[in-house]
Amino acid sequence: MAGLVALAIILLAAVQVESHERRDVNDMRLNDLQGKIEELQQTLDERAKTRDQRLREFAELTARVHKLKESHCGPREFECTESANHCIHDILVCDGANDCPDGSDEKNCGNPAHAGATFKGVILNSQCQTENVAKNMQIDIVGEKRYSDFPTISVLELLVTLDDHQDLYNGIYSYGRKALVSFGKGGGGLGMVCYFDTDDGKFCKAEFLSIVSKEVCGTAILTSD
Ligand SMILES: [Ca+2]
Repeated sequence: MAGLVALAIILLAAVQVESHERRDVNDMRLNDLQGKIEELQQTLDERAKTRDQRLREFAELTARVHKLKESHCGPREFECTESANHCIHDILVCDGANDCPDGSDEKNCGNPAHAGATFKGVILNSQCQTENVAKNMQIDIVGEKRYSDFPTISVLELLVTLDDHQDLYNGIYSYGRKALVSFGKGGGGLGMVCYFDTDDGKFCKAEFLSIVSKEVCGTAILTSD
């Protein structure tokens, strides 16, 4: 819950900064969302401080990845499918209300990284210092929770196998970015953003990033069974 609230705060802050530029964002719904976030924040304990820091770091990492990808929209925006150059904030994707003129923000709202799903692949071009020896990767989604107050993400628990080493990681699936995100351990290590570029959810394109340098240091194509 603490991580969810922290991420919500980060995303909402981005919405507020960009609101002057994007007149089409639904202010009433965002205000309502902010109220719910403030209620949730009252339940935070000391552990939230660590999680908040990690989520802030990963927000920087995903923004860095976005700069490497071509898009008509900004780093935290969703491009409406059938409306050229129409962008909405990704916090509004798959939240149950149409925000794109064509309603495309409420289509394809399944989660390919659902509980029970498994993705496998080989890490290529790895310059990552933390797990630079690992080549074979498997991700088992062992936990999934979606909060009704913040449905634009699902909170995940990941069992990650790198060669013969296994560990549990926290992660999310972002419906707005169509991406599986794995957080690094503590203040260092390796994070991953895996983009599902097709609607069938059979594979995603992963980029690994150093939490410290925030540079992409490896890639992989992860496919489901
Ligand atoms: Ca929406």
